[in-house]
Amino acid sequence: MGASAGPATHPPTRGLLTRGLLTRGLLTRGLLTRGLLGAGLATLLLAAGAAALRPAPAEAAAAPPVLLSDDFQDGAADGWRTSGGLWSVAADETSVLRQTTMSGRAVACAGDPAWADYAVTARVKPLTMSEPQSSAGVLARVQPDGSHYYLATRADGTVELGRVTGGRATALASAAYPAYPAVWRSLTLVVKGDSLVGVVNGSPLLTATDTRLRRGRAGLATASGTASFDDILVQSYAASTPDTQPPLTPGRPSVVTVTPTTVTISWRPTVDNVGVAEYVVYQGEQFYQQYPVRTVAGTGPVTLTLNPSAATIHFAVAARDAAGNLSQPSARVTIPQPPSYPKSGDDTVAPGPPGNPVLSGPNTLTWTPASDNVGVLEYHVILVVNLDEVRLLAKVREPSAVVSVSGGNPMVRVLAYDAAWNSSSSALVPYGPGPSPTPAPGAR
Ligand SMILES: [Ca+2]
Ligand SMILES: [Ca+2]
Ligand SMILES: [Ca+2]
Repeated sequence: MGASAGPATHPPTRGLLTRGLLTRGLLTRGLLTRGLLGAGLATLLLAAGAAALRPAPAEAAAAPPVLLSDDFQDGAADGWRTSGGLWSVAADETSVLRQTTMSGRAVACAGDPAWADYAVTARVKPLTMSEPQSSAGVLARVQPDGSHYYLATRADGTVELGRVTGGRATALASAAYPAYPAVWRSLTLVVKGDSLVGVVNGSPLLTATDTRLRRGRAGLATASGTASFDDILVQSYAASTPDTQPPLTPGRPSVVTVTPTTVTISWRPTVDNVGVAEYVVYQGEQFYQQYPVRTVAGTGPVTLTLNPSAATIHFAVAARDAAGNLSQPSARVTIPQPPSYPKSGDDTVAPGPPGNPVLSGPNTLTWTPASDNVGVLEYHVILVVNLDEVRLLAKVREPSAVVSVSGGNPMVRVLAYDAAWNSSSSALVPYGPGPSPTPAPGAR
C-alpha cells in the first residue's frame, strides 16, 4: 500500500474558492476585463456560489439571498402546485420538471404569495411548439386568480415580457431571439417595485414598467407546447440593511449617434434591491481595456470623445447603489473609428473592397483603389500586432500611406469609406512587400 493521502484529508473547497474569488472580485473582474469570461458564465458562477453557500454568512456577499431553489434531483416536484397541463419529474440529462401536454396553457408555481421583489431564474428547454405563439417561460407575482408577469421564449423567434390579467395576455416588451427547440436557455424575470427586467442567457434584453401586480408566487408556464424546466432559483430583491447586494447588471448600451470625433450612447435602467444611484460608463480600445470614463445619475444620453488613433472603441456601463455596491459591467457595444467627415447622403451601397496593402517603399503602404457608386472619400489603415492589439495607422484620401509600425507579427488591412460611411475592407495580410509575382507558365 502506498502512503498517499486519501481524498478525505482535503476538505471540499469548490464553494469556498468560488465565494472567496467572487467576493474579492479577483476572478470575475480580472477575467471580465480581459473579455475571457462572458457575463453568462459569470452569472452561472454567481448562482453556483449562492447555491453552495446558503445560508449566507454574515460577511459581505455579492449574490442576492436565495428564497427558493430546486434542481429536481430528489426526483420530486414537492412544493409545486400546477394548473393545466401534465407536469412530472423526468430525465433530461439530469432530473427536470417537464410539461407534456401540447394544447392550452399550463402553469406550475411555488413559493410565497407575499413575495414582492425578487428574481426568478430557470433553465428552460422548449420541446415541441405547435404554433407561432407557442411559448415556455418563467412567471413572477402569480396571483390566486392566475394573473402574473411572464418572460417567455416563443416559437415565432421572440422573447416576450408581459402580463396576464383576467385571462388575457398583454405584451409589455419584446425582442427577437431564436426559438431553437430542444435547446436549453436561461430565463430570469426580475420584479422590483414597478420595474420589470427580462434577462436571457445572462443578457438583460427587456425592461418594462407596470403597476398592476404587487406580489405573488414564482412560476413556470407553457402555452401550446411542451417543455422541460430545471435549476429554478428565486433570489430576493427586497431592501436590506446594510445593503450589500449590487444592482442587476445593466443591458448593453445603444449607440444614439456617432460624429467624426464623438459617440453618444444611452442604456435602459436596471434595478437594485434598494435603488440604483448612478451608472459608471466604461470605454476601451483594445479588448482587454475597460476604463471608467464617466459617472452619471441617469441612463444617458452621454456623449464621449473618441481617440482618433483607435481602430475600434467599445463602451459598457455598470450600475452602483447608494451603498457603493457596483454591478458587473454590461455587455459591450463596439464601433469602428468613424471617418473624419460628417456622414452625408442616403447612399446605402458599400464600396467594393480595396486591394490588399503592400509595402512599396520605406514605411509606405499602397493598395489598389476601391470603387464606389458615388465615390470613396477616405481609407483607414488598420494594424494588428501580437495577434490581438488593433490600432489605426492612418486616415488618407489616396490609396497610399506612410506608416509607423511597431509590435510583433504585424498584420494590416485597409478600409474604404464613402460619404455615407458605408465601408468595405481588404483582407488582413502580413505587413510586407506582398506575395512575389508568380511567373506565368513558360515565362522566363
Ligand atoms: Ca436537475
Ligand atoms: Ca443594493
Ligand atoms: Ca456608396
